[in-house]
Order: sequence, then C-alpha cells, then structure tokens
Amino acid sequence: MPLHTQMFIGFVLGAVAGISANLFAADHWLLNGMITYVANPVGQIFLRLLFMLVIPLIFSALVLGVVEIGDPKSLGRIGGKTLLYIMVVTSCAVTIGLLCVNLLEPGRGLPVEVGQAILAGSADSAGAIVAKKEGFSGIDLLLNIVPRNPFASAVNGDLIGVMFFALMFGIAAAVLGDEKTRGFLSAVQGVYDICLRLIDWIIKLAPYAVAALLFSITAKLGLDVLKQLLYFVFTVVLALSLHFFVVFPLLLSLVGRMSPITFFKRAESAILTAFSTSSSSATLPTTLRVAEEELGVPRRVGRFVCTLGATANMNGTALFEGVTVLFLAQFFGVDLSLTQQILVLALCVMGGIGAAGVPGGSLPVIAMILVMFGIPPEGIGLILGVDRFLDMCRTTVNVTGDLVGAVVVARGEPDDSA
Ligand code: DAS
Repeated sequence: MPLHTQMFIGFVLGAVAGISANLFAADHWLLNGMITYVANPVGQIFLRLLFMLVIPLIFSALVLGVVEIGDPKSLGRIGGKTLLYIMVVTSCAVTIGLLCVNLLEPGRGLPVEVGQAILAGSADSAGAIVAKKEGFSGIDLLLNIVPRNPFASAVNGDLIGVMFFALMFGIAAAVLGDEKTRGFLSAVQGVYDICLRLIDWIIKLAPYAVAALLFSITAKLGLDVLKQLLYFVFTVVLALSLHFFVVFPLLLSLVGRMSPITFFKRAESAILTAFSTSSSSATLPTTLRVAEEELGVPRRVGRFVCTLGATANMNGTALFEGVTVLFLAQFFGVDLSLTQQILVLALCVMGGIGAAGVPGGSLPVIAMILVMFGIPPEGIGLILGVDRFLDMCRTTVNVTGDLVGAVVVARGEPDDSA
C-alpha cells in the first residue's frame, strides 16, 4: 500500500479515535494515560528522528547544491540568470504564501489558553532560539545569519547559521575546483545519500506517528481542529494557485516572450506527471524532454536549468514551508513579528534549495524552523495527515517552475543548432 495512503489511514484512525475520546471520555484518567504514555512518546520519537537529520541533510544538500551551480566566476551567463531566477521566484512564492496565511489566518480559532497549554507542554518548543531573543530586530536578523561558531549553531539548532556556513563552504569548494575538493565532496555526497536513505526509513514510520499525533491533538481539541486543517489546505492550495496562474504567466509573457496558454498546453505531460508522482526527480526525464522538444529550449539551457531546478528550485515546497510554519504559529498562539517572518521567509527560500525531492523531504526543515521559533513541532502530525494531496500540488508547482525557468533563462540565448 502506498505510503501516503497509509498516512491518510493513520490520519483518519487517529482523528476518529481522538474525537470519540474527546466526546465521550474527555479528561478520563485512561484517556490521559493513553495520551501521556503511548501517543505522545510515539509522536515525539518520530519528530526527534526528523530533527536528528536536519543538520547533516541541510549542510550536505546546500554544499552540493552550490557546487552543482558551479564556480561563480565560471558560472557564466546561464548560471547567473538561473541563480537569479531561483532566488527571485522562490522568494516571490514564499511571500505569496506568507501574505495568504496572514490574511486568511487559518490557524486562528483555538482558544489562546488551550494553544498556550499545548505550547507549555511541548517538549521541544522550549528549545526556541529566535522567539526568546529579547528585542529581536532587523540588525539581530542580519547578525544572526553569520554564525560565530557553526558547530555551536548546529548544536543549538540555529538553522540559518548552519545554512550560511554551508553556502560559504559550497562557494569556496566550487571556486577551488574539483581537483582539490573531490575527496571532500564525495564524502558530502555520501552524507547526503545516507540522509536520504534515513529519511526513507523514518518516513515509513509516519503513518503510526500521524495516528499518534492526531489522536493526541483531537482528543484534546475535538472536531474543530479538523475544520482548521481544511482551512489550512485551502490556504496552501490558494497560494500555490496564485503563484501558478499569476506569477508563472507574468514571467512567461514579460520575460520569456511565450504565450502562457501555449506554454501550459505544451508542458501538460510534465505537469500531469509531477501531479501524479509527487516527485520532481521522477518527473525529470519528462521535464527535460518537454523543455527541449515541446518548448524549444536549447538543450544546454534546458539540461542545466531543469536538472539544477529539480533539487534547488522548489517554489511549491518553499511556499508550503512558509504557510505551514505560520499556520502552526497561529494555531498554538505564537505571534511572530514582521522581522521574524522575514527570517522565516529566508529560511524557507534556503529550505526550498536544501529540501530533498523525495516524499517528506521538506519535513526535517519544517520541524527545525518550528523549534527555532518556539512553535510545538507536534503540529506536524496535523499536516502529515493531508500531506499526500498537498505534496502533489506543490510538486506540480516545483516542476512547472523549472520549465518556466528554462524558458526565461533561454531568452536571448543562441539556439543549440546555431
Ligand atoms: N515531493 C517533493 C518534490 O519532489 C516536494 C516536497 O516534498 O515538498 O518536489
């Protein structure tokens, strides 16, 4: 049975059991015992397994991603245009997501004292780094990006410091060139591959974790929480749709000089493959064929942009991470200032580069961002239950964004046959 189906079944079973318990046995000693000694430990183990991977995954993914882009000097026009496209369009995607979640407020509704009670009881929200900074201002935001000690950042779960260090390491490795760094990079590649294999094993536990986390939350909060979850799904799909049907057509018309209607017709096979597989990597062969044969993108442009994009240009994923973090902040009554939301944006843009193009690849990054801002990561259990449908949607945006990038970057480039 496909993993997402198992996760959905876990979601339904956990929710039904939790809502029933809430209706018929609220505050019963047996229910409280079930939550404390069974459901919570199962959920916590799953979350900690995700936390365990964040630092090695983010460090190796970013170093390899930067090295794959290449030496800034020899990056060339195509590389420079691609990098600019990735940073600008991913930032735009996350901004749309943050605007939607701030305007619609899908997480609001839980009585504040209930959210605070869960917050207080959450084992990991105590590890908040950003939330506890007194007078966290724009200057702090800037200074926080550069770590005094990258190992201390890793130990403290300061993700932005680790990301900055990984970026600098990757740029230096790219500049040094293959000769001097081959050994190091193959070790980093090994770390990345091992992390992917561990994610693959850990995510198999997700159905059980979803059932446990959903049971805990719905047993405490009842049916209302599911209404908020549907509102969350609506917010994510709305934000993805705005990016898909507004930003991409504008880029195609104004920069790519291609009719959006023509683009969507010719890119149909890649878009449908992405939606059905939920995997940018699995869709890549189709993406490359569509870029070259259907959209007329020169091969060297299409290969570079689409291959790099499949791992580093994940607009849908970055948008989803931003909406999820703010939804759970609202849900648990954690208010994030504008400065903190700008940091969330930066983390999600980097998270879109560092996320692995595999099912659940974005979960470790989301879990760490939640802890950084003092938001109970238990909320991930809520999200996991509807992850299947949302993963299909965000992967579609990821792959379409790669093809739009290929058309935009190809603008002004000589054709291969020239
Ligand atoms: N499924 C991922 C991809 O392949 C997206 C994600 O997990 O966010 O693009």
